[in-house]
Amino acid sequence: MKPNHRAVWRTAAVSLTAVLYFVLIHGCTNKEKPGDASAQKPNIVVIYMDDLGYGDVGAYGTTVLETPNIDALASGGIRFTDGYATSATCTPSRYALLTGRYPWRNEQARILPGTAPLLIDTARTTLPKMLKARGYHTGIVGKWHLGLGDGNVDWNGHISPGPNEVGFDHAHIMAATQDRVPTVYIENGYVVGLDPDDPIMVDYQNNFEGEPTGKDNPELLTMKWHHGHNSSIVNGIPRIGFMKGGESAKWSDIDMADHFLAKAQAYVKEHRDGPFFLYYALPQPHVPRTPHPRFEGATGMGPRGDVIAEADWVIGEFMQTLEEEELLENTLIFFSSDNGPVLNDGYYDDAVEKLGEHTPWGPLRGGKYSLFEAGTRVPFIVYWKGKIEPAVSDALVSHLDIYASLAALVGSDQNGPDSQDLLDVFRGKSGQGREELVIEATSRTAYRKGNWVMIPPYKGPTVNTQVNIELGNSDVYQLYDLDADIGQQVNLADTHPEKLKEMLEGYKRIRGEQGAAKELVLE
Ligand code: NG6
Ligand code: CA
Repeated sequence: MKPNHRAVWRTAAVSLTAVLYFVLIHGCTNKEKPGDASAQKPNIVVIYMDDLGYGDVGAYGTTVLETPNIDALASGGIRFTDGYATSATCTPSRYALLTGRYPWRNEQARILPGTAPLLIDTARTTLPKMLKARGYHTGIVGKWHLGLGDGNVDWNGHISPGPNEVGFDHAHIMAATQDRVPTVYIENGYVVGLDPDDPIMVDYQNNFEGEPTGKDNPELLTMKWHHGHNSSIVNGIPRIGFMKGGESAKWSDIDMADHFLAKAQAYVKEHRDGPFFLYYALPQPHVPRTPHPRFEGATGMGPRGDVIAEADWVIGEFMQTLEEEELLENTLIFFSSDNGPVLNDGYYDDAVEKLGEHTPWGPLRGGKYSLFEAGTRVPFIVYWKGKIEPAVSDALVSHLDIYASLAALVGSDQNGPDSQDLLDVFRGKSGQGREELVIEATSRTAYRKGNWVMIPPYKGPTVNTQVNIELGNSDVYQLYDLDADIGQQVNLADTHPEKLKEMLEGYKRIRGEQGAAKELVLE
């Protein structure tokens, strides 16, 4: 043993001398050295899904759907069990992600029509602006849904303000959702592929004369609407809102996943010398679910399952591009979803009929639109090859915190008002997440502190019968111990008055007496 020991130490001493010598000769060029600015500025990618549920991913427990590429991120990174979107719908969640500000602080932060003005005040600091100020090139590819222009957009001219005015150097987006007009891609303020002789007109109130609609022309439909979604027809699919013209610019729904993937890959390649920030907002599995034919039938679960399989493939391709460009070790990746799952969100697409054993909400109660856990608790993964030790974390984290944590990473003193620096938690160096969090669902709010959740009384239906989701409304206070009861089955408000009082106080402290009073007093 002894000679061996000596040999090992001799080798170590020689190596150490070599390293010291190298550092002396080459100075501080080593990228790993603390204090070296380049070590603090990895590329950053946020992969953001649309309506992907807590239970829709293999890494979060489904054995029915296969998501090998998302699972690889989870098993190679930190998988958060208690990661939250700020809202149970899209616009407010995206607003909070980009501003680090609770969406309920902005009354307009609700699901927006395709003609809504830009929701983010251009004077406000944002995540992309903060990174831009630290030398990043910033890009968005995919779903925007945060409003465009000033409320009176000419879709045939320069559409502004938009992503470019809130911090993105490059933007290749859809304006709102796949089910809302205008059904065109917009790049840096201009509709892509527009023929000036066939101008686009969009209206959310009135149809354009002579244009068919889902309501009046069922014979033209390839996908039938269940509720809403009965206005203009594009590619056989009835949408929300009316649109005329722009024929050459209309997107192909079945090619959308490939289209955004190609744009995201091109962005990475173009900015490979970095640092870059890419917000890659995938449209899956939001309605209308339109998998490319090569994914049709991939899961036996109908289009909802198939577009999740498609999205997983897309993510695998995207990761491969990072690898081929030799960027994986220098790219910090967040993966999450804007809100929880929904099956029937307005089209007949077999999501309910072909669900089988799959539970998109996992062990949680509720879904999209709900104040119960499945509305906002979502898959949440942080991956950085070689820099983050794989682990599962039950720290409480929110999309809100990405802003402050990245500011800390890149050495910025900018911050979103409700964002917390959880950089060490995201890198797996600490298990201490947030202490408390307000969650939101269609303008109602609830409060989580520690393992407890308090939902104040709300009027209104307990179930949205169109989508068949429990909303969390009740005429009494609800208090749940998530440690013992993750499915929120046992309301402890009556038996734990002290806890309820403590929760109410914490809630009011964040929400303000006035904001809280809106819900706390039942008329
Ligand atoms: C709802 C739509 C739903 C979906 C949602 C937005 C109807 C009846 N329902 O109003 O289909 O588009 O808005 O989803 O129109 S989100 O993920 O962008 O928030
Ligand atoms: Ca969504």
